[in-house]
Amino acid sequence: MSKNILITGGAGFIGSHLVRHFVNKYPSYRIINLDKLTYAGNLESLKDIESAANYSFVKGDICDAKLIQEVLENNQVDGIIHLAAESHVDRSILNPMEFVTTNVIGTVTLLNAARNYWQERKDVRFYHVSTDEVYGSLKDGEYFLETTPYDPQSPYSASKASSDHFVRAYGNTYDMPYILSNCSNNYGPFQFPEKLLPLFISNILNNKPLPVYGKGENIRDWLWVKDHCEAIDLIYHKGANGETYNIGGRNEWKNIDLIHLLCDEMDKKLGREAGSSRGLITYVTDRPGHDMRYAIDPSKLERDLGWTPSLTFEEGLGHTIDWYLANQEWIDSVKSGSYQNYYTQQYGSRLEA
Ligand code: NAD
Ligand code: TDX
Repeated sequence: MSKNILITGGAGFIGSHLVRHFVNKYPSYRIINLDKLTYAGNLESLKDIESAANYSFVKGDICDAKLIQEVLENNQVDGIIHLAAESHVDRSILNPMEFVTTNVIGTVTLLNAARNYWQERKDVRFYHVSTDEVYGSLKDGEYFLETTPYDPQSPYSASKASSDHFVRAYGNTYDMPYILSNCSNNYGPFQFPEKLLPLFISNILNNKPLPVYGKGENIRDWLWVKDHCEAIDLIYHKGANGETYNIGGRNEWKNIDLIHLLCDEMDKKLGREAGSSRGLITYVTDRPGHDMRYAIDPSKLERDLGWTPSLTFEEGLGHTIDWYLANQEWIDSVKSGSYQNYYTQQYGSRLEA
């Protein structure tokens, strides 16, 4: 199995946890992290492992074919775990082309480079880390299976669906060894504070409104980010070529119920009067095309590879809140770039709706 692994998007939320996981668990591997360091990529998230002997960082764009080719050759890469992407649904509504460029063209550029470098080799692996959003929205009682037809509804999920299709197309057409996983909503430390949980934690701390889209009745299936990384590790090492695995912790929450739980936990941890954070909840105009419900059936991953989540949602949420409370300078640091302007400029009107 591969020992020189290129992880793309390793300075992002999930990528930073995955890089740390591989660097610490596999000292004999060489882990190369390639990341463009967009607003969502932060080397601050990797401080603890930046000098590890088996780790190196390359600042670069997955759309840069020449650079990717050099990185593959110089490091004799024999495995790629591809996470680099534009990942925020609201941004994809405002600027779909950025998502096509990185998520579709970037993925195909990476596939091309891997094909050129690996040629006919079969002792290699291209792993695409994808999302359950490619399957669209569920009715009550339904679950996403690996066989669920694709039905993406947002520019983000359409771009991820397209990249999934290209990975399978390269595998089928050129016989390149590949594998995919589609995971539900992740939560935990180092998530950029535009996603629901870190945004709301940060707003509660600063007594700012909590913008709940629509009626707050949409349902998401939440997974502790380190459990996602354990699953990726298992799938990378033990999954069968050409297979897809759905990853999720059987943990559905209606947005408003989750927000109430978060508010109550934050009140306790901050020593505030019970109910005070709930007072910040502000219903705002719904996200256009907002998918109603996601829910993963992870039976294949559980049955074939023996994966199970390591902690309950209440435990994970507690760890997450504690981490953001102890690392407020991380939030300030990642928000200090182009993000702040972009956010206020683009989202101001929705927040005021
Ligand atoms: P993120 O936005 O936190 O990180 C993305 C990373 O990719 C950043 O470090 C960014 O700098 C980098 N990047 C962006 N464009 C690039 C480019 N052109 N070239 C090189 N690097 C680039 O995203 P995340 O939440 O960590 O998600 C990682 C992957 O997992 C994505 O592919 C996403 O679709 C998928 N995923 C995310 C979730 C979730 O809940 N966050 C769930 C399922 C799947
Ligand atoms: O301010 C908000 N108010 C609100 O009500 C935000 C940011 C979100 N929401 C709602 C929208 C969703 O129903 O909360 C839910 C979660 O929203 P996000 O954190 O934006 O996540 P989501 O759109 O579900 O997508 C996430 O999970 C799947 C990731 O961003 C994707 O990258 C991943 O593929």
